[in-house]
Amino acid sequence: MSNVTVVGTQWGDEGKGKVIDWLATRADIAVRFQGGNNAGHTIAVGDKTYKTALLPSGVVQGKLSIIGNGVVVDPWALLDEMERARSVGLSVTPENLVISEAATVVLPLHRELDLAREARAGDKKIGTTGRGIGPAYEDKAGRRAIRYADLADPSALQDRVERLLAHHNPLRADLGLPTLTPNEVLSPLLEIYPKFAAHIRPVVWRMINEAIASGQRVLFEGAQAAMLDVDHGTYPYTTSSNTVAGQVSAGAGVASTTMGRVLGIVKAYTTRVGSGPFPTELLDETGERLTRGAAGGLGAEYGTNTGRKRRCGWFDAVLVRQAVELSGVTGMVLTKLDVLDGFTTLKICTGYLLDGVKIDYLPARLSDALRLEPIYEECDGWSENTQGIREWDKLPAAAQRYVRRIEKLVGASLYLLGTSPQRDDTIVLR
Ligand code: 2SA
Ligand code: MG
Repeated sequence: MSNVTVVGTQWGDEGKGKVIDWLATRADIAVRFQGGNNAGHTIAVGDKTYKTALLPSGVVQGKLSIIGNGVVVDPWALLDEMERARSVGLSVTPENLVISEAATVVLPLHRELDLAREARAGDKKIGTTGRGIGPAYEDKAGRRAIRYADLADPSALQDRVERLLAHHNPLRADLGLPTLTPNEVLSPLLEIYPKFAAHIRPVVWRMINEAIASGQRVLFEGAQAAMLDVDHGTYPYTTSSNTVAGQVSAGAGVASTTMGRVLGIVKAYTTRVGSGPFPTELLDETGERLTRGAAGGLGAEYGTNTGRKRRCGWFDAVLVRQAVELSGVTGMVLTKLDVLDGFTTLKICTGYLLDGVKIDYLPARLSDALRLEPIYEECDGWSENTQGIREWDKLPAAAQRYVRRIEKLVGASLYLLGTSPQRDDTIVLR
């Protein structure tokens, strides 16, 4: 296996965690290159489940795990996750968990700002994860963020914090949040710094490049998904980072030619948490049935870390095709097929009507994206239980036809098919 990049192709929660975990067993290094603890992977291994948000899944496999410069890292969330990992017996050391010194620090003031803005926005809220991700990326782009490198130099840090507060205090006052003194920001940070200081390293990008040059295999783990990308997603109902595969290069500091095979994770239907356009959303009993999931509740659509209920709808081939094109997806991993067991008929969206005119892309203008009418084709469903099937030939013929139709419509061929949350319930096609 060469390097592999994993990205979501819809609005997240496609089951990246399971695939990443499966691939991590075959990689030497796992790297995160964007996002923060707004990601959430549930990994089921045997009868245990393990949840990650910030740590690369390589941690579960005891592989070298790297948090790249493109990630925004809440140090308290980081410590909490390191502790949880240790409490289930995983080893987390400065040798196997490395944080780029150029990564951005997420502070409590980011989370407070995120939550206060959402509360003020009322029904116009974005539906963020409330983890301060947007405000942290804003400060990064505004060149006033604190980076992990800054923590080692308290006097320079004092300066950085003053600059930061010159921006934040007026915003806080406006939202009814108490203003902060530099010391209120600095002292809790400096207090916990020693607990993760040994994990922070310089020139992490070179470390990755040298590993690649010596033949090690790297797994680049994307978080969120193409339709949440700040450039290509359903803006402004997006996250604040680039989530397409090209971000590997900027967010880890490697040539784009090293990202290797790009696997797009695709759920066999569509879900979204938070607000924003969702052309194939089902607000009826069918949608409820998808939310409840397969028999036994295995596909239940509730967020990993925030517990939020997901909106559900039919498979949208238009947006997945767009994601395949944007990330240069070379192979598709289709997940949660078993959730569709027992439907008589399934629908696939193959285009949209915008004011009566047929289009084959998700438009950038919000008001357009909100009033699209999906054009559907119907497929036969299957009554058999596909959960846990590990061979393609054992799948019902109608399920095979559904998968083949998706491949054709989105323009990517199937690489893996997941038939349950268990790591080993995976059909490998090539
Ligand atoms: P944010 O917090 O600023 O990134 O939120 C902005 C939008 O991005 C969406 N978003 C997500 N959607 C699905 N899953 C996400 N991650 C976790 C997961 C979250 C969870 O994979 O399970 O546990 O619920 C994720 N992260 C961000 C968010 O809903 C907003 O629409
Ligand atoms: Mg998820």
